[in-house]
Amino acid sequence: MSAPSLLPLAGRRLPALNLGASSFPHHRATLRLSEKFILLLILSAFITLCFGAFFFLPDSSKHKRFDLGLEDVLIPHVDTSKGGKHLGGFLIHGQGHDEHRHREEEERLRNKIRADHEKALEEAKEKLKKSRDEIQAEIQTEKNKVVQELKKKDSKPLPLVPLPNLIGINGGEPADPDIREKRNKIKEMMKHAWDNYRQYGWGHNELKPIARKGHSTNIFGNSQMGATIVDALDTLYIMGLHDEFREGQEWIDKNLDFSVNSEVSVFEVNIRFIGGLLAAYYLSGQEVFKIKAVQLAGKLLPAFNTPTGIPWAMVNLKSGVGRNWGWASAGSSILAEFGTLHMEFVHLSYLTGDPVYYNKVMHIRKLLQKMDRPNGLYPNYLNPRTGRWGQHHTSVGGLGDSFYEYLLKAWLMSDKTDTEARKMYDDAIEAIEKHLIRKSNGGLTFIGEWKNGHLERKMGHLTCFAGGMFALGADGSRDDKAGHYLQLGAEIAHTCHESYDRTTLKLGPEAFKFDGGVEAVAVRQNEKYYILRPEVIETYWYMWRFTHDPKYRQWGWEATQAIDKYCRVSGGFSGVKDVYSSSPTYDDVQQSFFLAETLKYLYLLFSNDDLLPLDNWVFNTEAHPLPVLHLANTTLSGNPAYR
Ligand code: DMJ
Repeated sequence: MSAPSLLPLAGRRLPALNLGASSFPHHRATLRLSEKFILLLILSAFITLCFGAFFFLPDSSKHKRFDLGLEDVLIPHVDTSKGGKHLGGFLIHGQGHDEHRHREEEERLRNKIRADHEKALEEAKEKLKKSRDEIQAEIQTEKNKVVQELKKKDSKPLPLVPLPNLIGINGGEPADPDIREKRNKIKEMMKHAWDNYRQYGWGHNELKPIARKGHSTNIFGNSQMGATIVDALDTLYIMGLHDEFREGQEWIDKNLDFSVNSEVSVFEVNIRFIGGLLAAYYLSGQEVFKIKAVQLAGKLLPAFNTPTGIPWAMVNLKSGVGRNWGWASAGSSILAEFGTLHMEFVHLSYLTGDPVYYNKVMHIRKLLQKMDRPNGLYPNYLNPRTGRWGQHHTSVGGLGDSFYEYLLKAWLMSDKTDTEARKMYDDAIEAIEKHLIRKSNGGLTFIGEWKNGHLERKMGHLTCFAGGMFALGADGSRDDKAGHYLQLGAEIAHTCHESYDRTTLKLGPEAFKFDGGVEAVAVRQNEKYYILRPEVIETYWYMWRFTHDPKYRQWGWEATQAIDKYCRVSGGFSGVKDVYSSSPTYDDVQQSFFLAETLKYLYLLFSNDDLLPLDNWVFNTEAHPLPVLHLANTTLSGNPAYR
């Protein structure tokens, strides 16, 4: 036993002693003495035990050393030129000579153990002479040393990797003065959102624009991780808001710390933080973003320690303990959560040269490929312990959405070499079209939800992203159905525009129905809110890029004006509780995705196509652009060692 291992013992017991001392002051000295005595007694008993063990236990090393497989590391190498035979790091000599050497070696070890124990005993005696404060100070010093060591390990330099082709990270200024003016208006809205967050919510995850203070939700855990800063960085960058970008960078450099006892959503942290940091790194080339992304990714890895390798929904960043949402069917993980890691994790392997991230997401893919799918559809729930589906609910909106998106984007970001992902996407979309997509009586195409063998004729705001996805996946589709998918994208965009247009505020509700004479309208009160979501505008932007039909800019401008009119308050932007009410009430939350996605897609809609061209960039589900990796195969990392 070495002296430092005594310290925690002393540290743990002293407070108990103090409690006794304050209640019964006259017993203080007596308790201290008996405490020391007990400690010394334990120590000497332990030393006696060690001696006994050394002399009387059989020499297991003779039998076991060769089984360890680590002998080259554990046993010092001996020079074989001196007449011995080297066998796995162990030296075999003639019998008599060997016995003599063996006795000498035992004697040497015995002496060493004796000396070590005497030293430990002396150190322990010394420790016990010290005051409580001195002992605590020593404990603190030891702790600091360990933290420093861990930090050193964390800041190991990452390998140099060739940066992919970073085309179109600036500019995109439209020639048309009207479009330019609209673009400037959107930039001004970004500045308003950022400045208020800067003033009232700095370092918090989000902003309460009416209460003018920080805000957070359980997806970010209980610590201030500056979600809005990380989420907004790349939008600031492409808008040319460089001072703001630098402020954000400085905060991240000095304050963003992941060694916190906080339970976060693996999915949200991945799409907002890792995606945001990686995009900021690629755009600006600032190493700090890459380093932070890699540190954070390391903290998410324990979430994959489940019997199946399907990650938990939540993980504690400090302890690594994971669990699932209490509301999820039968303890399941969520398809849109564990299925939305691929893009970021492949980039992490590319940038670090460490295949661990890639292997995690490919393992998920392989497992999904092996599973039966009811009607070819992927249910939203999968139990990470049993590897079985939970309830047979399928959705292209909440709980399912970005899983499909990432199949397509895995293919695109691999420079279209990951054909396995493309096939999974094509198969899934065919099943979705067959079972979930319908036309309403009024001729609106909608995507419903499958619930236990029944189609619910309701579409979520979240589902509206699918219009853009169909358009993005049109090129390269099976049986050359590009025209069909572009048309499908246009129909979804139209339906989602109707869901905005049929409200009082011209902002879309959270969910809308196509049932009982109702078309694209929310029926339930708790589905009438708009929380600054981006999906409809995202679809307008993709449709604009692929068709240049001016109606998409027109629709985007309608949404911009409605947001500015009804969601803008002096302290930022807020969601509204009822889009059908002419006097809306605010929810008092400025979501981080408003800066990451909604304003970015609007800005791109009024920019030229050479800003972040889609041949070179793939946007993650939080609108963070990641470059296409022009590699022959996604398994290859940027590190030449893995080529
Ligand atoms: C964003 O965080 C992402 O787009 C995610 O995929 C789902 N929706 C929110 C915004 O609505």
